[in-house]
Amino acid sequence: MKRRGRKSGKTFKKSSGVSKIKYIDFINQNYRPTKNDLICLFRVEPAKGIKFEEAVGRVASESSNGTWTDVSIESSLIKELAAKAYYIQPPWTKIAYPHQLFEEGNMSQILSSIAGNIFGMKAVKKLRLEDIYWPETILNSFRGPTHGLRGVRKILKIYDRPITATVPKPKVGLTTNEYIDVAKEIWLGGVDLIKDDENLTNQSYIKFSERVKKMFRLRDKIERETGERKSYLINITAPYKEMIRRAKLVNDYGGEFVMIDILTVGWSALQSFRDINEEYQLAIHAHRAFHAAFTRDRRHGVSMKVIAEVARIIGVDQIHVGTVVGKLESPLTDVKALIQICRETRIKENMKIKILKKDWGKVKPIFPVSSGGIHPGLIPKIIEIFGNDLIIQVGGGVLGHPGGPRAGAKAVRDALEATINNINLEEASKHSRELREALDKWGYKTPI
Ligand code: CAP
Ligand code: MG
Repeated sequence: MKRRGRKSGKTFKKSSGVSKIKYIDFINQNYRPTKNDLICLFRVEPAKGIKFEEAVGRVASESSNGTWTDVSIESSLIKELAAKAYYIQPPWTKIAYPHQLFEEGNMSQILSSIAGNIFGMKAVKKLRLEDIYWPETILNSFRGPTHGLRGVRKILKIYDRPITATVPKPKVGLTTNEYIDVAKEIWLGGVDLIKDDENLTNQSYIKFSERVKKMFRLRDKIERETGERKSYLINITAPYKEMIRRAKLVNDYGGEFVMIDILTVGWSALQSFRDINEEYQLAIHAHRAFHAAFTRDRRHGVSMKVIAEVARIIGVDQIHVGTVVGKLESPLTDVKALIQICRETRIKENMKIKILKKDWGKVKPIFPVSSGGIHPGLIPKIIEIFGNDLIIQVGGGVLGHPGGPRAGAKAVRDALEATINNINLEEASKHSRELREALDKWGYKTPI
């Protein structure tokens, strides 16, 4: 008996029985992924009474095209589109997804599939999406970074050292004029970029339209005075249409960067902004506020590796990746993997650090940003971990300097210059009072 599909007039073939697809059918250890499959590495902790394979089968089913029961509708594509769990090494499994399961160019849909319902399934006690291999077909359906790491260096004309940034602190509370005064001191002290804090946007005491105008006028003046390129990572985080309005203002005042809190604005807003940005060509600084809500538990949630990969694919130019030695948790293995994800074009699979193969193709490398509790005494350690291609953000470590923000900025620059010239900071501090004062205050300690 054929039932007419209401809308399309298409008739569904009512199967003789019911579709026999069961969870366990989503496991196939003989399957060899094709180069067009998207592959996810999951860490799976089954619920009590559920076998590992059963839990894996449910994850593969629920994240592709299965559900909890047999269904009486059979489509010819059902087997072709089913995910295949082909690597089973408890607690780890690799699941291959045919790329046709996804809508190219639609990151929200991709994540709704592979990072959606599965985290709430009763069959798993804990589930973590650790890493993803992205096939070329998917990668090429997104715009990728506007400028990338090399393009940002070109904007700032800084080629031979890490780039420095400072967030004027307190985070919020400065009026526009107070903010301008602090920014002037920081730029004159030698820091390259001023960065808004993640929760500074358009509060009543520091309106965006006034701040953008005054900051870029000041920037132009400081550039003339110092002969150094300076810029400003202004935070345009807001409802989407308002982000566009603010980006236009940045463009009108000659700004080259915008900062977006990519997780609190959401992937669709970021992707839409990246589309519009073809017109403005602004470099996107990605703040990751909110990430630790689901990246921190190594047994449940989504890793920062996945967040950084999604951000690079959509097209940010720089993204926060942690410090190892700063105030926020960021283990060395994570930071090393994130540095690779930002800067490399090809990455080999390394199950020791739980990273899958990457072949970024045309997707430009982006700048890793190290920030969070950094002060001059920590700069050598940061450079040892990151090397040269990095943006170092020092907020409290500049604004907390006993000599004030300009001295704090100079202490950061002096520590940086000494480090890249292999001079130890004690030696360098003999010729820099500002660096000496910073070391006397904070030493080489990791803040808690
Ligand atoms: C750092 C910061 C950044 C954090 C974000 C803050 O200020 O401005 O938002 O670095 O964390 O508000 O804490 P300090 P992450 O330099 O004063 O610590 O970089 O890990 O995403
Ligand atoms: Mg901040």
